[in-house]
Amino acid sequence: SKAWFTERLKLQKQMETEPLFGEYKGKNVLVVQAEAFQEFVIGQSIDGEEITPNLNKLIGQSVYFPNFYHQTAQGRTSDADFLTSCSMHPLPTGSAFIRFAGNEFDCVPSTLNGEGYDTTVHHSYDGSFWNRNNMYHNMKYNQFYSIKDYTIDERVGWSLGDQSFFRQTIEQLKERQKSPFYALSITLSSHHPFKLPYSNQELDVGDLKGTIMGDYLQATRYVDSAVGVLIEELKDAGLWENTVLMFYGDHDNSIYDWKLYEQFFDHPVADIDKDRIIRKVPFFIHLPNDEHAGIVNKAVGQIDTTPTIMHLLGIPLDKKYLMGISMLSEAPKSVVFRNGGFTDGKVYFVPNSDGIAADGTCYSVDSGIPTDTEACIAGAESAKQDLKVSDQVIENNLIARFHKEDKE
Ligand code: GP9
Repeated sequence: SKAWFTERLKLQKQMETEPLFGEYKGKNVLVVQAEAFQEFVIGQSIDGEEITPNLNKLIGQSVYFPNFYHQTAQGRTSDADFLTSCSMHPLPTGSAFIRFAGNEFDCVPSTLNGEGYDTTVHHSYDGSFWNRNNMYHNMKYNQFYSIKDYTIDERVGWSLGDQSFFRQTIEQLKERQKSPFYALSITLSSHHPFKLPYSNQELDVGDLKGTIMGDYLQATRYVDSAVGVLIEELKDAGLWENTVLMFYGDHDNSIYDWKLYEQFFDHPVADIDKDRIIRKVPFFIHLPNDEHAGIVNKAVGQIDTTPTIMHLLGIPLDKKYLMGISMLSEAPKSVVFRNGGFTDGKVYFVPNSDGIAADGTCYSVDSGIPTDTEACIAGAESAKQDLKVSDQVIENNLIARFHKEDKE
């Protein structure tokens, strides 16, 4: 497995020679992980009204990745956190947060603590959910702000509404008076089954009213309004121009009724998109002064988030055991899904449910139609290998061993 990481490092190191490397050294980083927030709502309107006006506006001011995929499995929100913060694949069963919280990983907070950052994580729910108390302690966050640190002055869904959650999170960051900071804030209001209080339903969803899709659209609009609040709060606090803001969705919305999507899009959904729509979540990087804004169409995934942060902050990845590659790097990469599927932006492989590599459908991304299976064989084999390496490393706590060897 260590040999696998040596090879990966060669690709990861390419970023060190690329223009954005270290351009945001020493800046604050605020990462928003949004509950069940999918890409398909971005840029869409219903009854003539934009569903996500704030995020649509943010696209023009950010580096935006419309082909960013979630790679989560049974561990859902905790898998998204593990993928993005620790750059490892989720487990085939269960959650790494629960099963291996005592292991060593090279997650963002442990690396940034060593670079003079104050590292915090914010989520207004019970701290024991997904074993976060233990895992966050092990990831070396300086502080975990959980439900007990928030005033429930707005109730939406499972807990505090995201609008108040963001206001209070910015307050917490201000009170710490530490800079630079790295903060991860995990939203919750758009959790399944997406039922919002009547007063928070801002859209007219027409015929979708009373369906779970209608409720989902209302929930995504609510989150979008919360992002609007967050941006205002950052500006008021004088943080907007010295903070890198990232926003991504954690996993899909668990709506698999294609009739509802067809009703929403008002056209049939192609087979390739039945997999893609479920896996795509948006990824935004807002850089100070709207720098480098533009749309990057390459296929990237959650596992690439930590290397991307390190790219911007100029932190080399030597002796760090991460599986992703910076999204901002030109180094070639593909996105591997837990079921053995993958995409490199040219082909998109959906394995049969038995998960036998190369036994599945190989789509051409451009045409959206199945192509020669040959075109996916090498990628499917490599995906299988990546998942095997990740499982071995996690199940045997190998990063602890690698660190020890590196010190000898
Ligand atoms: C709860 C939240 C939900 O704290 O993170 O997790 P999920 O049910 O979406 O995995």
